[in-house]
Amino acid sequence: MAKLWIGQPNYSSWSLRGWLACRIAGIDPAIRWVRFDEDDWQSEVPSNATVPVLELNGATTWDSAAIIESLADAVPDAPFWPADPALRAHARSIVAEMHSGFVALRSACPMNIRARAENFPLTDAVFADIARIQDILETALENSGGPYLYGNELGAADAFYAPVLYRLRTYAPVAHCELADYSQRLLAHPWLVEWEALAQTDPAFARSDAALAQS
Ligand SMILES: N[C@@H](CCC(=O)N[C@@H](CS)C(=O)NCC(=O)O)C(=O)O
Repeated sequence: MAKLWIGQPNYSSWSLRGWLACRIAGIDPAIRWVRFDEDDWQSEVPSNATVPVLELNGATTWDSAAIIESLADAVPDAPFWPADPALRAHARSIVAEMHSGFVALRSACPMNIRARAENFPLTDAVFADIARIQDILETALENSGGPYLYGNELGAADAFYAPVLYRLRTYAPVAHCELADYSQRLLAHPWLVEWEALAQTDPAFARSDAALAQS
């Protein structure tokens, strides 16, 4: 029995990671959508005030990186990590780097899947984050041979960087173009198409969409 608490699909990048992790594990949890524009949404979420949260076989996990570990324990054959030790070390490192880093990009460019911000002003710190992201993704694809970051199947690193591709598409289209092959492939995956369709109909925070459109 699995249950997943996640937030609004247009905005909640960590929720997308948790939801993709369930897909990679082949688990179809009952979904409890929370809405960030409702005052009491945190009271509905077990263990913590953030989403995603996964309840699986009676255990609660409340962080996207930890959710991957809980799912990998529950479904050992799930392709979260490549088998090759060098690729595995690289994959774990870039997932951890995303989880703890890229603060400039994350704060300046919140995920907003359906928005397009032409000429959005980006600081040097954001450009530095973007350059680092391009470098680690290109290295992963070169070393594995693709088509996904570490081979034939979508894994933990793809789940962690999918929201980053959405951010680049919205705020930094030139940088996004440089990752175009991988981005088109990943964002055209049926799971991402499904998520993006949900994002397109997510009604909340319409005012922040409008503000972005004017930037
Ligand atoms: N480290 C957490 C971060 C989770 C997180 O910040 N989630 C956001 C939604 S994308 C949230 O719940 N924000 C609500 C809040 O901070 O009040 C993870 O990896 O899951």
